[in-house]
Amino acid sequence: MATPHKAGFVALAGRPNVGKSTLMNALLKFKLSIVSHKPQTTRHKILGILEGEDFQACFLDTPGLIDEPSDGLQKSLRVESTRAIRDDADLVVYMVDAVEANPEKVGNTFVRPGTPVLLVINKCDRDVAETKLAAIEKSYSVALNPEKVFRISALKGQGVEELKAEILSRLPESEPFYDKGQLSDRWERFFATEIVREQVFDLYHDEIPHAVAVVVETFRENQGRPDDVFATLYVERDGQKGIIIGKGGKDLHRLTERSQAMLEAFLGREVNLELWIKVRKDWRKDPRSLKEFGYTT
Ligand SMILES: Nc1nc2c(ncn2[C@@H]2O[C@H](COP(=O)(O)OP(=O)(O)OP(=O)(O)O)[C@@H](O)[C@H]2O)c(=O)[nH]1
Ligand SMILES: [Mg+2]
Repeated sequence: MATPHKAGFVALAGRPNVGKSTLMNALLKFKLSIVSHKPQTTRHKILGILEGEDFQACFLDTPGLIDEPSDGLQKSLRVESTRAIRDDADLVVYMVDAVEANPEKVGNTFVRPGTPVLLVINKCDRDVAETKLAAIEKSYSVALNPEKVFRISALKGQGVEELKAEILSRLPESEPFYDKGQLSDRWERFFATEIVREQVFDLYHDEIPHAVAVVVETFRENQGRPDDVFATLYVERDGQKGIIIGKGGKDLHRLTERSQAMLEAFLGREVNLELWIKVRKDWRKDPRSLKEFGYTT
């Protein structure tokens, strides 16, 4: 008899910057989710599908959990995360940063009682005392009652295959949720905005990356010449616009060049990317703008 098909939703959860997106990409062996060294990079729940003949693991990368959201955007991130963790997940992979975690402040994990949890201590490639790892493991085990604990490095791939095997073994019996061969439920337009945002996180500092929203206005496939992708970057103030553009436009030029190269690598075809900068005052606090820019409100 054929083995029954297994499928389920696996939420990758945890505080900002612990390596959730890095782990999703490592599990998929494909760079789907953007990554940066600054916290609050991911702003949406992002589905990444890993499948085989008889299984379909639907990973949900989530925005990092913040204790006290301070504006509409942060509230939106929290809604996205908690929905994935509480409502969608058959299994939660709860990630903790081996270096940054404070074992005395676990905070609200939003895991629904009854949902199985795998506790993952990430960044174990870094130099961390065994006593610290043990303390993290202890306090998070009290809070989450995990089925198993893993010590991994998502960045170096250490322990990722073992974790993947454990996740797959725990998928419930189910028909596939998505067509076989599908990698995500979002389209090229969405990933184009993310790729530009990733470059913004990489090239600019302080508040700038957090104050930028990207909206793709045009995504046109052309016969015989590069696709046209025209996007607007919204910032919150005039000063930020000046910083993004830079002296004589050189910083915007560099941003456009780099984003275009990354987008071309992602799409596997040539692109003509144009970026415009507009000011939408305090958009992160404005429900209408948040909605217009594609954030959950
Ligand atoms: N040393 C080390 N760094 C890592 C590891 N995993 C992720 N990082 C780094 O940690 C930073 C944050 O990684 P992300 O994957 O963006 O983290 P995230 O949890 O998705 O962050 P948010 O989307 O902001 O919540 C990046 O600079 C990664 O390169 C790891 O295993 N070891
Ligand atoms: Mg992320």
